[in-house]
Amino acid sequence: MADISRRGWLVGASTLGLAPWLGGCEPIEGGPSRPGLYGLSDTLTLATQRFLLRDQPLAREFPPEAISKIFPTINTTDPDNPDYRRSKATGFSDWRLPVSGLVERPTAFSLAALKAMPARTQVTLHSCEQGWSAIGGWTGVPLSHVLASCGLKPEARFIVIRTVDGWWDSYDLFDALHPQTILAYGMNGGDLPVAHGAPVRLRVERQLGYKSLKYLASIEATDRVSGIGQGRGSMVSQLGFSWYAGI
Ligand SMILES: Nc1nc2c(c(=O)[nH]1)N[C@H]1C(S)=C(S)[C@@H](COP(=O)(O)O)O[C@H]1N2
Ligand SMILES: [Mo]
Repeated sequence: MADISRRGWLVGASTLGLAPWLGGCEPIEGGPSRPGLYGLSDTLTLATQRFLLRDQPLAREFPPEAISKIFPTINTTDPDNPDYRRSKATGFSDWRLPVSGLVERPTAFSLAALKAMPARTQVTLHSCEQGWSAIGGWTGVPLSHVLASCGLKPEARFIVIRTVDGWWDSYDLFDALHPQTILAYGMNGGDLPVAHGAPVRLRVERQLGYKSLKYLASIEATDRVSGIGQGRGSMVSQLGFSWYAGI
């Protein structure tokens, strides 16, 4: 049984370009580098979680009554980037989110364009590595829909997301195309507040809070992240946090 499901899993994984990560004998090429023992445990955590989660891929969702009365805000809560300030003053009417890289049709989406796409609302538990958690309701368009509408090329393996306050991160296609990975413009039934990342933030529900970037500035599809930053896949992994932050 283990054999069959493992084979099924590997077929699925190779479709998403993950096989080199899971096969165990091939070097990780093009992916974030994970040097030393720490890197090995990171890779094993990724592979183990993906295996354990194969039959229950969705993060738990809660009823609206479970939404926390207070959802903390942390780190950047009002970016001082001048372009952001100007855009905020217009109610983000001039805001654009460029999607570029390995896509057939690079597109810059307005907030109205994202809101016109199919929406998903999910009430989920957010866990911050700094020791707190809270339940929030998020509304937005699945990232998979946005990428599909731009024509994601088959060579794409990572989605790199940059923000207005200098945070950036990357996601493999397993997470980027996951149904609960959304570009959220709404929180708890209203517009996404500035302190929580307006006009649009990412929600990646099966990873720690730091992977859910706020204040999105651009999205790029790539086949590797080794040429970006120090090649470790994210700003926080350059600081020593793990790139894969599965919970
Ligand atoms: N651009 C950006 N994204 C970010 C952060 C940030 O400071 N800037 N903080 C991260 C961390 S560590 C957490 S826990 C959540 C916090 O989101 P919140 O302020 O809405 O609670 O956003 C994440 N995304
Ligand atoms: Mo966090």
